[in-house]
Amino acid sequence: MTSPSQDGPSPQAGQSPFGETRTRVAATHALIAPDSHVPQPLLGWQGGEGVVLVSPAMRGGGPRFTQYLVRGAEGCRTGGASAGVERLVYVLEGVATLDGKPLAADHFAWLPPDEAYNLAAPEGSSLLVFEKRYEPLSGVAPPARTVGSLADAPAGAFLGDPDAMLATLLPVEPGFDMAVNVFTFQPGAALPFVETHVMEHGLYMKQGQGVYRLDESWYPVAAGDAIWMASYCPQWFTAMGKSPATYIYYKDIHRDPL
Ligand code: UGY
Ligand code: MN
Repeated sequence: MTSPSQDGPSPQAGQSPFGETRTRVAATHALIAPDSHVPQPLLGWQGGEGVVLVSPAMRGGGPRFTQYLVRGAEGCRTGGASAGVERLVYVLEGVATLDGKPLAADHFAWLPPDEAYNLAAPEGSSLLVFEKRYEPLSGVAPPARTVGSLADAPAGAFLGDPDAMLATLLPVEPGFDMAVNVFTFQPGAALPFVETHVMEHGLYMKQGQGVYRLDESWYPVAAGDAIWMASYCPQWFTAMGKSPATYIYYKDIHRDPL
């Protein structure tokens, strides 16, 4: 058996030996493929690490929110987000606990700003987190903590297409200034037109594959990919392959863009 030092460094499974990646960070959008992840300690979390997929640190300071993955580990926990910041935590794998109660895969918790809690992500769990500075709305109280599951979320055919099912995790109420939805497309189904809108998106491909149009580029995308779409970034998706494609996505809603 030859030692690695004799052979030189070799790429990990799924990585190109020629410095190629599907990752691209552009002015109006970004695609972050798993082969370019660099785990790091996360601010406000103890005992674990994660990957910040989308943040205002991106090109042009574009995103107005943060999207990151947490890899669970022994002792990995958080007591809350930074002051004034709301969180949506979606369990991708394993079982997390929120104040001692289990939060299993495909369950989520929306946590209001400035609320203390004990959220633990043990070994074997992984979390998708969206964070945003909560924007209060005059005369409307911030919502209370909201816990639920994908299975119990209201879902319906998107613009009448039963092959494109949209589940909305959070109540559509003005108190919420973010929405997090789960879209499932049967193979061959697509967004019916190229959307262009003021809301920005953060997206995580949960399963399957397809092609995402972002601005003037078309990208092959697959499970594990993350996407940022700036306000007004033209966007379109079609699912490919033999199994459904599902993505979880964030958007900002219910606030004056002025
Ligand atoms: O809610 C949305 O804007 C959604 N239809 N966009 C998307 O899937 N890119
Ligand atoms: Mn959209």
